[in-house]
Amino acid sequence: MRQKSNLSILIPAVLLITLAVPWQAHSHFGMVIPSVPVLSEQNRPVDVALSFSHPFEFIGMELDIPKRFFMVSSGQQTDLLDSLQPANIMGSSGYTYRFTPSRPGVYQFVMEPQPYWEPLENRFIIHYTKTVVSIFEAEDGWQEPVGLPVEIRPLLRPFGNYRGNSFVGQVLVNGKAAAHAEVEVEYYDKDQRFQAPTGPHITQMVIADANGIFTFSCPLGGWWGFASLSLADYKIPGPKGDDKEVELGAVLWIFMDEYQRR
Ligand SMILES: [Cu+2]
Repeated sequence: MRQKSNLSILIPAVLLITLAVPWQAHSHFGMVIPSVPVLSEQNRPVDVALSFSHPFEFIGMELDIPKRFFMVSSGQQTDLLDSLQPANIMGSSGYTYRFTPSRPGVYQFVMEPQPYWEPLENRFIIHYTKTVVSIFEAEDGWQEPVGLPVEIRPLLRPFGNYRGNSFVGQVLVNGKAAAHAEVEVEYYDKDQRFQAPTGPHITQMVIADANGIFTFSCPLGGWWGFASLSLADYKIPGPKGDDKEVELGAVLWIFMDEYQRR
C-alpha cells in the first residue's frame, strides 16, 4: 500500500519534470574548438577538440567517433579521421586532433558526426560543425563554403575579432541561401563564470532575412556557436526500425578576443 502511494506520486512528478524542462535547455551543439583561433608563431601545434555538448551550461554528451573529420584549405580537402585521439571533454567522451602546420593558410575544420538519436524529439540529429583557423596569420579563403549539405558561411571574417563585434553569417542549405532560417546562438562558458537568468537565455535565437543572412553581437570574449537547424529530405530507420526524421544542423564556431593593453 505504501509503495503504491509512493509510486502514484512519483510517476506524475517525473512526467511533470520531463514536460517542464524547456526544449531550449536541450540544445546540444556540435563543437570543434581549436586551442587558438589564429596561430602566429611557427613550430607550434594547434589542438582541436571535438565534442557534442551544451556549451553555455558546460555539460558534455557522449560523442561517438565522427563519420567524417577533415580540413579544407585552398580548395584542398584532407581527411583527418584516423588521426583523432579519444579525449574527455566536459566530462564526456570526445576527440582531439593535434595539428602541426607547416605552411600558412586558412584552414576550415569540419566534423560530420554519426546521426545522434534524440528520443525527446523523436528524431536523429546531425550537426555539421565547422571552425575556421588562421595559420601563421593567413587571411584568404575564410568566406568560401566547404560545400556541406547545411552550412553557415561567415560574412564577418571569423577570426581577428574583438568582443562586442557583430557576427554576420549566411545560412546555406544545399548551397542555397536559406530564407528566414532560425539560428540558435550559444556562448561557450569554458570557465563556468555565468548562469542564465532564465531558460531562454541559455540558447539565444535570431532569424535570418530573405537571403539567409543574420547578425548577432557577441558581448563576451571567447567562443560563440551558431547553429541553424533544418529537416533533411530523407529519413533513417530509428531504434525500432521505422523511419525517423533527421535534423541537420549547420554549426559554426567563432572567437572574439579581448582588447589588449600595450
Ligand atoms: Cu544534450
